[in-house]
Amino acid sequence: MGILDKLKKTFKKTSESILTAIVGKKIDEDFYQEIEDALIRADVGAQTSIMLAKKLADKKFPRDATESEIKKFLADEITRLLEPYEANLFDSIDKSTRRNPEIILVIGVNGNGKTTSIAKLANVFKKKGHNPLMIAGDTFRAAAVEQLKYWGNQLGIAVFHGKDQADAAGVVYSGIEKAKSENNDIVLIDTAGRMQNRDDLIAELDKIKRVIKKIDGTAPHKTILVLDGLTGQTAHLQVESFLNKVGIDGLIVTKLDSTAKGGAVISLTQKYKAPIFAIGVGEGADDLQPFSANQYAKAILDE
Ligand SMILES: Nc1nc2c(ncn2[C@@H]2O[C@H](COP(=O)(O)OP(=O)(O)O)[C@@H](O)[C@H]2O)c(=O)[nH]1
Ligand SMILES: [Mg+2]
Repeated sequence: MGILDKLKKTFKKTSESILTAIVGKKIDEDFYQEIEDALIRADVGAQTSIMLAKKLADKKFPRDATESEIKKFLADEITRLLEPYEANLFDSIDKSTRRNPEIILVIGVNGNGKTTSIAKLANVFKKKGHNPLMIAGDTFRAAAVEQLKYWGNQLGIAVFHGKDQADAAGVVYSGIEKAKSENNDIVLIDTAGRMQNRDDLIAELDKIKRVIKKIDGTAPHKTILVLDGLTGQTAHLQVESFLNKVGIDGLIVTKLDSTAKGGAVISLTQKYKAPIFAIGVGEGADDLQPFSANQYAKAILDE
């Protein structure tokens, strides 16, 4: 199965939901309103949905236009909206220009898929010939360290962790030192996502960033916020909070395989101008896709 077909399967619930407004429908005044509603239901975002429906109306399709013409028009428009936010993380770490090591900090609320996404990313990098190290910086729960160790074993990827309840920043510092001495060219840092209150979490992330900078003033080279695609408006609030308080370079949106709201990527990029590094399309090690504006647009419309 090609990548597009896989993505179409991933976004089946979303495309089915959007297509109820298109397939077998007469092109009359209600048509555009129904498309707008369907896009909003798919989490495309109100403003963008209204704009897309208007563009479609302005195009003045003849009454006998086919559904594939409509789908193609929308897919092209959505592609144009998303293209500025394609961020090629998988190939960006070129061996010739690589840092020593490339330091990637992964943050986000618990349950969003941070640890799983780190394992998936490390897996991609390993397959591309890199030698990644995963650092268990979520020292809040023993289970988080165990989860990363499990993935390390499964995938044959090195994991650095500290003692139980160790100071996260200390673990990160030692982990990066170890990566340097063992020639790991990419370091992926897992972090905790739940603290007694948000200030604690931000303070811990600040401290982690400070120790990273002690080793390499240009790092972290990428700070990735992991969002759960199922959480709709909550995901938006999380971007606002982390964007302002910690700073992020881009997003990974997970769990797009189990939702009819696969339009989330559109609303998030349009609102926060945040690049998409990758999308999570399942629980397995290979279920992380680079983000392609065109393929995503085609997939959510089954075009
Ligand atoms: N269906 C699906 N499940 C995912 C995806 N990414 C993560 N998960 C699941 O979400 C749950 C939480 O993930 P985890 O990595 O532990 O989140 P963390 O607390 O942010 O580290 C786990 O059960 C994962 O298997 C995804 O892309 N699709
Ligand atoms: Mg975790």
